[in-house]
Order: sequence, then structure tokens, then C-alpha cells
Amino acid sequence: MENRAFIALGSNIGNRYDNITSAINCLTSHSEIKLANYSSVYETDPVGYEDQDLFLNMVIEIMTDLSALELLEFCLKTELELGRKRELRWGPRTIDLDILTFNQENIETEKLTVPHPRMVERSFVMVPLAEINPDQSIPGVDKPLNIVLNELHDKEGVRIWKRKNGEDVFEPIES
Ligand code: A4P
Ligand code: MG
Repeated sequence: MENRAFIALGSNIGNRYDNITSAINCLTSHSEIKLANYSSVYETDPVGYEDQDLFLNMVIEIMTDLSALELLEFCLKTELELGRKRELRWGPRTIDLDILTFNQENIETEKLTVPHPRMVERSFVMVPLAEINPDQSIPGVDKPLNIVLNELHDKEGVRIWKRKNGEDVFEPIES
């Protein structure tokens, strides 16, 4: 598989852990998507629209032969399959799948912006991303990840909920 992508998952409605694991299982059921790595699961205070329930967030690393746009389409399809209704921007969601990076590409189309424009200001994304790949470089960001992370102020809003080295739930491929 030739492309490496990081995807952020978030859920704050219903059985949040079920929603996240179902989304990962759905993504990796695609013959052209392989799971390379995944972070612990974090419970996080809502950011943006704050009058909503706590989220579970995590980040996965995948290898894929899909193009970035094909990957987005499959993420949107997975969100729909898991019953996501789009109502309020930044509001509650069954499952939200955001493509953080796709190789080292800069993509700016009507449907897709990569790197995800808000990722570096969000501890609920940067903490799990740094856990699985502290050396990951992000196009357009000239600082190392640990410096970006140190500069974020809301890290206490991101708490470990299910540690990765507990019981392994997924089977990552060797990457
Ligand atoms: N789109 C463009 N670029 C991308 C990308 N890189 N990845 C387009 C995924 N989608 C991308 O997304 C709207 C459209 O964005 C998609 O149809 C796609 O074409 P959406 O998921 O329907 O909208 P949204 O998620 O409501 O808006 P947005 O702006 O993605 O919200 P955010 O920024 O993802 O914020 N607090 C905590 N603690 N944890 C969270 O997970 N999430 C949000 C959502 C707010 N607060 C949160 C959390
Ligand atoms: Mg989204």
C-alpha cells in the first residue's frame, strides 16, 4: 500500500467506544485500507461548542492504495453507516472521521483540506497523534510535534481512557 494517512476519530453520542471501534472495523474492512498503528483512547472535554457531552477521541495510522479523495468518500460513507446526522457544526456526533495528513501532501479542494486545518490547535488530536508518531512532520508546520504539543494550553482536557497497551483490540499490520 503506497499512501500513509492519519485519521482522527471522535464520538460523543451513544456508546462512544462502540462507535469508534465500529468505525475502525468498517474502515479496515476495505481491501485497500490497512491499519498500521493506533493510539490509546482519550476522553476529552468538548472544544468549540462546549455545552455537549465528553468525547472519546483517538488517532489511527493507515496505509492505503486509495487516493485522498477516495479515502474521504469512504470516511463519509462510514460516518453515514454509523448513523451520523449532521446538524450542528462542532456539535454532538455519533462519529467524526477527519483526515489529518495524507503522505506529505497539501490538498486544497472544495471537499477536502489536508493537513486538516484545525489539527495543530487541538490537543484532542495532537496528544494521540504524538503518542503513535512523535516524529511525524506535518506539511506547513515547521516545528517538531513535541514543541507544538508543549505550546497547547488545553492538554488537561485530554485524559487517557483506554490505554493502548491494555488488551489489544485491533490487529495492526507491520509497517
Ligand atoms: N473536509 C474537508 N477537509 C477534510 C478532512 N481533512 N477530513 C470536509 C475530513 N473531512 C474534511 O465535515 C464537513 C466536511 O468537511 C466534509 O463533508 C468534508 O468534505 P463534517 O465532519 O461534516 O463537519 P464537522 O465535523 O461538523 O465540522 P468540522 O469542521 O470537521 O468539525 P471539526 O473541526 O472536526 O470539529 N471536541 C472534542 N473534545 N473532540 C472532538 O472530536 N470535534 C469537533 C468537530 C468539535 N469539538 C470537539 C471534537
Ligand atoms: Mg469532521
